[in-house]
Amino acid sequence: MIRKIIHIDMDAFYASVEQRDHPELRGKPVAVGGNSRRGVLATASYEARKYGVKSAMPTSMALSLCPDLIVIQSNGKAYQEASQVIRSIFYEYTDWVEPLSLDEAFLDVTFCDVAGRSATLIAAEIKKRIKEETALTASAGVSYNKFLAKVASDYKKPDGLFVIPPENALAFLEELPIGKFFGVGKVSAQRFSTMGVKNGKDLKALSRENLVSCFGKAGAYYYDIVRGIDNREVIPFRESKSFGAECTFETDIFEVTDIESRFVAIAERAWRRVNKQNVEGRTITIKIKFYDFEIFSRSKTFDHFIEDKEMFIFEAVQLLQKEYPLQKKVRLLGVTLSNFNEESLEPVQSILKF
Ligand code: DCP
Ligand code: MG
Repeated sequence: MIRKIIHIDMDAFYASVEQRDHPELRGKPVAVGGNSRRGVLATASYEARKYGVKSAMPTSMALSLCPDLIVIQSNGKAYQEASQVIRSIFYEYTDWVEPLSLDEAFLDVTFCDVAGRSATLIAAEIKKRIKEETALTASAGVSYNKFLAKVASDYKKPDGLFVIPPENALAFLEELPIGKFFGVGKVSAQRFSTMGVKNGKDLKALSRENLVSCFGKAGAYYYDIVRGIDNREVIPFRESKSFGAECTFETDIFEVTDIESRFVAIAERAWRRVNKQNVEGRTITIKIKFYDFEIFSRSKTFDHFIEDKEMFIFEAVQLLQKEYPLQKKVRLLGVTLSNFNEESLEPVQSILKF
C-alpha cells in the first residue's frame, strides 16, 4: 500500500519566535545564540541568511558577514511552548506523529479521514492551523515515504508546501543536488564531490557494492533513496499528557464578551482533540497570556472524568471567570484537559497499528 507521509518543519524556528514576540525585530537580520555551545549560533532569520549567516556558525563570523546582525540569547521556554502547540495540532490529524526535534515531525496520514483524505490538503490545513495558533510559519513536504517528505519540506522554504507524487519522484531525485539528499552529511558530500557526484543522476550511476565499499551502511541507504525507496515507518512517540488548544490573537483583546466568545471557540477545539484521542481526563487548566507576556494559569481537578463537551466548556469558562476583572489586555488564551485515566491512553496506540 502506498503511504501518505507529511514532514513539517518550522521556518527559522527560534528566530521566528523571537521576531513574533519582539515586533521590533521583524524584517531584520536576527540570529539566536546557542545556549550550550557558546559562541555558535542556533539559527538565523531569513533576512540574516541572505548574508550567508546560518546555524552552527560562530557569532564572530556571522557578524563579519552581516555587521547589522542582531544576536539574541535563546529563550527555551518560548520555543517549548510553540512546539507543544504544533504537536497538539498534529495529533488532531493522526496518532502517527514522530517528532524529530522541537520544530519538526513526520506524520503518517494514510488513514486520516479529513480533507477528502488528500495528504496535500491536510498539509495545507496543518500549515494554516499552525499560522493561526502560533503566528509562525511552517514548511510542509508531502510524499509516499519519509525521505522524500523530508526533502520536499526543505525544497520550498520558507512557508512552503511541496508535494512529490510517486510518478514524479524518480525524475525529481535525478535533478536533486547531492547536498540536498537528507542523510548526506558534510563529510559524505565532500566525498561525493571528489567522486564527481553532483546530483541524483550521478548517484544512481553507482553500484550498490561501490557505494557500500565507500560509505558502509550509509552507502546502501543512498542506493535505495535515489531510487525512491525508503520503508522506514513513522514511529509514534507520545510525551504529551494533556490535550488542548490555544490561540495567540492578532491583536490583543480586552472586552469580556470578546474574550469569552473566543475562549469558547478555543475550548471547543480543545474538546475535539480530547475526543479524538478517546481519553478521559479530570483536570482542566486554563492559560492566559497578557499583552506584556505575563502568563497566568489556573487548574481545577474534579473527582470525576469530564464527560462531555458542555461540561468541559462550562467548567473551563467558570475557571476563566474567576479571574475577572482582567487587569490587562489579553494576547493568548488556552485550555487543556489532563490527568487521564492511564488505561484510556493505551488502546489508541494499539488500535492504530498497521
Ligand atoms: N538549532 C540549534 N542548533 C543547530 C541547528 C538548529 O540550536 N545547529 C535549533 C534552532 C532552530 C531549531 O533548532 O531554530 C530548528 O532547527 P532547523 O534545522 O529546523 O532550523 P530552523 O527552523 O531555524 O530553520 P529552517 O527554516 O531552515 O528550518
Ligand atoms: Mg526548522
